[in-house]
Amino acid sequence: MKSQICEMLGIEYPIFQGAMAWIANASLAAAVSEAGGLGIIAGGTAPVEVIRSEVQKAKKITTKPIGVNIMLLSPHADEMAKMVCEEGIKVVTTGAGTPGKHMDMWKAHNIKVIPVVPSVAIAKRMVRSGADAVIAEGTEAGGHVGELTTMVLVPQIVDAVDVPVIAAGGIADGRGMAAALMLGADAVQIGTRFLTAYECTIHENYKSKILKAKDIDTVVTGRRTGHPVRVIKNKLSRRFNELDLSMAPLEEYEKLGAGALARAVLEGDMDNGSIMAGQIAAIVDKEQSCKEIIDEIMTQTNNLLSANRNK
Ligand code: TUI
Repeated sequence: MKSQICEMLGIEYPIFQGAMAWIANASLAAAVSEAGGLGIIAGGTAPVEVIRSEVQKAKKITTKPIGVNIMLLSPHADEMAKMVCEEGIKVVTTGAGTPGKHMDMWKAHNIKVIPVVPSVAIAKRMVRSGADAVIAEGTEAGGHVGELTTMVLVPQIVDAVDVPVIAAGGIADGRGMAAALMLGADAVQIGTRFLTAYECTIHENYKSKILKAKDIDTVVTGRRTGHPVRVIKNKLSRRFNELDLSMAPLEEYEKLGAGALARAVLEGDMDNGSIMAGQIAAIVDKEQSCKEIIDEIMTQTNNLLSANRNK
């Protein structure tokens, strides 16, 4: 299966690996790219030199294209925007904001720019400012999310813009990928399924939470802050809910959230850590290599699509 995105980026399969902050490092991204997808190193809120070093490590593991995600709420976003140019990165995805001010510099370096968007209006604005494609991310996704579901968002963005659309949120197998392609997406972005990949270096406790998760085990916290985040329910998410109910000042959310993702990812603290994951965690039930994951998803997708064609 070749899509426009595969041609544009020089990748084999139309599968992006979700850029999970603190998680999507050189080990994960290089393994996904080696397997024919697009591995993406997440900038998150890390200092630029930490991410530069991950980029350099990834380049030693694979010669295939690797992307970098710039989380625009990060205090280091501007430096990160320059770093990708210096390191010869050819595809940048962005999250949690509008990357307009970096667009000219990226274009001058032949970088393809693919923002994550949560609505039709934001998708149109990104395309007007020069986006080469957009990632339409539904609220099923883990981490910082918008309001609309993937099912509703993807076809509307496909109709509204004339660039390829990558569907994200709630996709973890060939059924989800085939459905997204039927909605008009050109490719998919998958995060949660890669959390249990052998090459994903998160704490074993985090992996075990994903493997055990059931359908209703995630919750969106912090809607009042304007930056709602989907996580696996735990003591921390209940404390966020209490802040909502008590109408606590917004600084209380910041205090509670500071360092919480790192506590889950690095220390395996499943009580006070932020266990970001998508709703589809419930169907992730095994540990595999990135190559096994991608091969399995592509086989399932191709089987479903060819069964559909033969009807
Ligand atoms: O960015 C994500 N997911 C994330 S980022 C993250 S780390 C974090 N740190 C501090 C606060 C919050 C999160 C964990 N997960 N996904 C992409 C995404 N982008 N989701 C929603 C958006 C988005 C929202 C508004 C993109 C553009 C946008 O534009 C608003 C505007 O008007 O500029």
